[in-house]
Parts: sequence; structure tokens; C-alpha cells
Amino acid sequence: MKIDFSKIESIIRQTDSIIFNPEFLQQVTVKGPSDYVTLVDKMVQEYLYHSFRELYPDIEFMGEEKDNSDLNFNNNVWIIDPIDGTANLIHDCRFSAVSVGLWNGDRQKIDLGLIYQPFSKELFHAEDGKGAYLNGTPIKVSDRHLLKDSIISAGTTPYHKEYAAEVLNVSTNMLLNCSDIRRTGSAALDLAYVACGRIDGYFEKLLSPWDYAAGLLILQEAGGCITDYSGNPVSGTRVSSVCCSNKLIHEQMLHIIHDSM
Ligand code: LIP
Repeated sequence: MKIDFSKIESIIRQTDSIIFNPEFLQQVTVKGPSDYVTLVDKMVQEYLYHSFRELYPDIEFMGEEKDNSDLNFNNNVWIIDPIDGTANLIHDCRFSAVSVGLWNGDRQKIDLGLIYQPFSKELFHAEDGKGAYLNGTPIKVSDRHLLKDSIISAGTTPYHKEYAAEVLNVSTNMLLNCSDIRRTGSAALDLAYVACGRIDGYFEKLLSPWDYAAGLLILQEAGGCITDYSGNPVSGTRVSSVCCSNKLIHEQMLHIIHDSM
């Protein structure tokens, strides 16, 4: 499966024209408790769908804002979050991303990932076996090997408040054992930030495939590690818990998570 990375990058960067159109941002629909979708989400998804289908008509398409029940993961599949961090976009918090992963049906793994932050114009990307990059410059995870010296981002599963007590217990124990925690509201950027060493780890109880498919590969290619809360590998095609790190502090993070649940 030969993908022209520069064409994909150019298509993704062109989402600026949708994301920064104030008209589209005003139209917000409630999908569920704390779960919103804007016209920006839908238009970015439509734009990516048609742009990618024109170039690669045989690749299937999983998107946050569509029905994904008929996908066949023996084929190649785009796994896309058109706007990861939708709540941040609605609040003008300026920390959201377009996340694009590509599942290789033959190899049964993600082998291309791109995460674009339109407010900073930063594009993180990785191709399987070829390293991870930020705007073309190689990136790698931090070299902190002690959790007590590390900054950890905490995901709060805001669409599933039934987990709030557990989330806060894990976060409390993580804070007691690390340097400090962060809560950004964008899983994709949390993964990208671990990959480039801006933070040292990230965890979240429940993510959809489109939240982490691209970041999974970018983190792995940057020398990091992503597993579920039980320490098992994650594929990027299913709903899962995630524990993400620079690899050096991974077991320490899993220990805190296990002891707090
Ligand atoms: C969000 C993630 C966030 C998570 C939310 C939601 P969305 O993605 O980036 O980390 O806590 O539950 O999944 O819905 O803004 O694309």
C-alpha cells in the first residue's frame, strides 16, 4: 500500500479553511452528556473522506462522526478523528487536533499516523519503521526514568461520568507519585506530546479508536510505549483504556493504575 505522505499532509493542513471559519463553529449539536459535535467536526470529516477517496478509492473510512458498523479490518482503513478536542474548540481553548491513522489490513497494524494541531501549525507524523517527526524534524520521548520526576497527562473520560470516582482515584495516586499532572482534553495531542518529550506519560480509562490510532504509531516510532491498563498491546481499532509513556516509567504507571482501581 503506497501512500503519498506529502499529499496527505497537504490535505490535512488545508482543514484550516474549515476550522477557522467562525460560521461553522457556531453550529453545535449535543451527542450525549458532555459530548458535542460541531459543524466543523462534520465538515472536516466530509472533506477528508472525499479527498482521501479521490486518491485511494479502495481504502475504507472509519470516522468519529459516522456509522462504522460495516468496516472490514482485513482491508486498509483510514481511522479518523476530524476534531479531537471538540470541547476545547467550542470553548476557544485552542488545543485540538485533526487525527488520521491508517490501518494496514494485510499487516494488521497501523502503519501511518498524522496529528495536526491547527492553532500551532504543528504536524506530528510517523510511518511504520521510519521514525516520528514534528514538522519534518525527528522527535523522541523523554529520558526521565523516575515517575516522581515526570509530568503525566490524565484523561477524564468526560462522556462516561460513571467512571468519575475511579478516574479521580487513579489521578490522585498518580499525582502523589509523579511531579505533576495535566488535563488537556485532546487524547491525540497527549500522545503526540509524550512522543516529543513535552510530557512523560498519559493515561485514560476509555478511548475510541479515532482518539488514539494515529498517536499509537507516532508514540511507538518515537521510542515510547502504549498498552491498555492491563499492560496488553492495543491495536488502534477498538475502544480501549490506554497507558502511554516514554517506556522508562511504564511499569511504574501501570502499578499506580492497578493499585487505584
Ligand atoms: C476526546 C478526547 C479526550 C477524551 C474525551 C474525548 P473528542 O475526543 O480527546 O481525551 O477525554 O472523552 O474522547 O471527543 O474531542 O474527539
